[in-house]
Amino acid sequence: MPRTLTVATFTGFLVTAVAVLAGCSAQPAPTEHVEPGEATGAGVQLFQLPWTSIADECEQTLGPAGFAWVLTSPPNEHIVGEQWWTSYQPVSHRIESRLGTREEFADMVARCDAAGVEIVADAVINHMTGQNTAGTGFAGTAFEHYDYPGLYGPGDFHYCGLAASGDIEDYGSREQVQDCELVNLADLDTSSEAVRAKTVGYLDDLLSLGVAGVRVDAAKHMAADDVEAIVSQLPGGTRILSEVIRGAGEPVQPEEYTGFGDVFEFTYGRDLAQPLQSGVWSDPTLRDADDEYVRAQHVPSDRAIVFVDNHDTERGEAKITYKRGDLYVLANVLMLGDDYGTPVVYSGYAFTDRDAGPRADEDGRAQDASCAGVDGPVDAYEDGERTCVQSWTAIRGMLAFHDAVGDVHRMPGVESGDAYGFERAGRGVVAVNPGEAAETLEIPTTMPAGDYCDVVSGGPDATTEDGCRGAVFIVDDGVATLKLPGRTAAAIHIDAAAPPAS
Ligand code: LAG
Ligand code: CA
Repeated sequence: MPRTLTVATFTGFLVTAVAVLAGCSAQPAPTEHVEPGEATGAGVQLFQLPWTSIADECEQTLGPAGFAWVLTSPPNEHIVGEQWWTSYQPVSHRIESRLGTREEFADMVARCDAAGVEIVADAVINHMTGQNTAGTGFAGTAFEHYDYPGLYGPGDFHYCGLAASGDIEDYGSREQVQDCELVNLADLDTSSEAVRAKTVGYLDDLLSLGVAGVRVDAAKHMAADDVEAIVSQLPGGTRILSEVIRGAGEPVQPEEYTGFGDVFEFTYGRDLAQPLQSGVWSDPTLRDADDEYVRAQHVPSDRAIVFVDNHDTERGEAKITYKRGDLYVLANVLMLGDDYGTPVVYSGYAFTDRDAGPRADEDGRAQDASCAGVDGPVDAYEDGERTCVQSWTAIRGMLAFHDAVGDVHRMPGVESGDAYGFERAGRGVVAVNPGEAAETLEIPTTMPAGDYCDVVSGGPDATTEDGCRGAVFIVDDGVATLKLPGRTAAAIHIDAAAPPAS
């Protein structure tokens, strides 16, 4: 059925328009409305890390540090190849991939759960493979571009017929974005009940193995009504994290996907990086008359998943990645110190070739990797070396800060030179200095007067019986004084007072 949509810039209109259009395709309205998951703590995306290694990470580092959840790479059978992105070309719904077997996946979920860490799996449900020739998947399943025996056949795909290539060529067209092919990937007809049922079956299978929820890969490329029709069939409380890359002026906007779950807010990382590079803080312009933050073009805080970078942006638009070690720490400190959204720290591996996959054995399985002993960024990584961001002292320290401050508001910021800092109402103070020159910030705070241990340099256990492991900062007379050498950050919180001098 042809769908036409006149240009509209008003999101409310678009939501209505989509509902009307979906109604035209005679899909029953979803009866049960999925409640977005409870607000959770910070997560970490462990890109292309095998299940056995994630289980070890949960026990050794993530649980103790207070990470609430892990976002994994896709667990489904995929095409064979060395590139990381083979993971995004599903061949079947079997949980058997270069990252591990079904048994290993289930064991990871159980071990992480026992360590207090939930698993969110990356679910590739918009499309299947993009190869024009027939092949055999990682677990041995034979397939063709539009034929996946026992799962999907030629009748289960959109063939948009809008451009000769069949690909999405115009992101200004809702119909192209959702019904045409994303880089030649066979686009599932997610309006079809048969396709939806198979997808629900796959997601239910993941849930039966204990996952807390899923990242919906390429959600923007599926009508929000189609995604809702699928996820509304899952048990209540299932976490849904929709990936909808915000593009200015595009018809499909993240706000359409907030009714049934959380959404990755791509604008956040873009806004965060900008002043770190320029040293120009635009804080005052972000506040309204009531002194509340105005985050233009951000989804509501309780629906937002925020990140400094992810596996796509570190290979694309992101300017501050592990390749800029010091600034990367500062960006993560700001994100974990902020009061907006649910943060997810990113941890991958070093690369020069954007396609390069994780280090692998001869049979194509990704190799186990340990982050033991890694406490910060290194100056020069070897290709394939894991960045281990979750183990960095500053990151673990900021996880403690994030837990200690809870959901109290971020107060107006203070600048000095390139440096910038702010209070989290009565519970903590955080500051960054992206410039070369040392700066001293005097930040108003209602924290009790006293000495506090810096958790950025001292980590989560910054306070010891004898003093602080890292820097010490003073709060006196309603002001926290933070002296910051160039390219450093600092954070103090209410639960990390320095011990009384003996
Ligand atoms: C995503 N979110 O919407 C993933 O986060 C992103 O990593 C995926 O792209 C994309 N959508 C599809 O799931 C990745 C790579 C692409 C790769 C694609 C399929 O960034 O480069 O395309 O996965 O594996 C590759 C080639 C293309 C080719 C295509 C089909 O780069 O040139 O047309 O495969 O063979
Ligand atoms: Ca689609």
